[in-house]
Amino acid sequence: MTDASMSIHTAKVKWERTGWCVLGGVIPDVALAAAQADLGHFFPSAEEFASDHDPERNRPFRVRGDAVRPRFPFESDSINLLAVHEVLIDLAEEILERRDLRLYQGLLSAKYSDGAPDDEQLLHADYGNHTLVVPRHDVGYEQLEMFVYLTDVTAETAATRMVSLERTTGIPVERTYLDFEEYADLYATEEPASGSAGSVLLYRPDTFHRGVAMTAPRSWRVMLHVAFKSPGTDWLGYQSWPFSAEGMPWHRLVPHLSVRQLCVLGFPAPGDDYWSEETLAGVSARYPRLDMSPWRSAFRTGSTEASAVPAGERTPAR
Ligand SMILES: O=C(O)CCC(=O)C(=O)O
Ligand SMILES: [Fe+2]
Repeated sequence: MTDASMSIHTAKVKWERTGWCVLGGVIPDVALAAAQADLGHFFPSAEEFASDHDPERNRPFRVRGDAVRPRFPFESDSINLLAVHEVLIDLAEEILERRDLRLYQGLLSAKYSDGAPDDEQLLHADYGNHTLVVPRHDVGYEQLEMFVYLTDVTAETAATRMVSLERTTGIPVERTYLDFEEYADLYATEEPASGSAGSVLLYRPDTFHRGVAMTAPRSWRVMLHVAFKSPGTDWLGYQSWPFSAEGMPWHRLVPHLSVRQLCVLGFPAPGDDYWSEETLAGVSARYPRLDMSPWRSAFRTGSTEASAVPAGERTPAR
């Protein structure tokens, strides 16, 4: 299991050296319980799946393990709030050494045993679909992927298998999938990213890893996938939030978010040049329950929020 006492500093050192680590006890109990309570809106429970209580509902999970992957903003306030939880932003800021990060991915996945498909993935690096170019390891250019564990994750309940970056430095950059036979030696060194519910797996998009089949019967594994990056990096991404901004989940969520959380989702920070009398009035009309006072007062006084980034620093740090 995870070392729940591992400090963020130790996690960062391991993340930099090996490309991944699991940090235990990250999610506060109340936030975890609230998110878990809503999982039934999205997925059959382990027991419902195993007993085939509702074959129609189970069918997609029997055909393809990744067939159902709900995306942020979810039809669950608790899971939306978890995706932008301050503890995840704190962690991402520590690891990426920036205070102006963007959340660029939010999705839920569930995996089952008892007749679910054989989910043995090839070892792969995620940057194939997280960047248009190739990763660069300097502050301002890095990406941080997280799996937030909503169930206990063990080697038997399909903990993602990870290979240390130290072992993969010689792999050509254009090769993001590794053949089972050609790279059998690397497959032999993979380690399960085990951790109890509320733990978070942190990994870099060039860390080789793979999903595996569940071996424990009548079990499930549910994770929230989130990823962070610096602003001004248009080549990095996965999802776009404005695409979902007409829906009720977004409108319900916005008034509950802090300035910091809204900025992580791409809202212009207080003091940003975007804000004018007209845009302040328009955004207030669009989100009548959002307290716009931080944006209004920054506009009146010409100041920027503590969390906001001065205009001159919006490009990646060099
Ligand atoms: O399901 C897993 O354990 C791994 C999934 C994965 O590799 C991914 O989402 O990039
Ligand atoms: Fe992956």
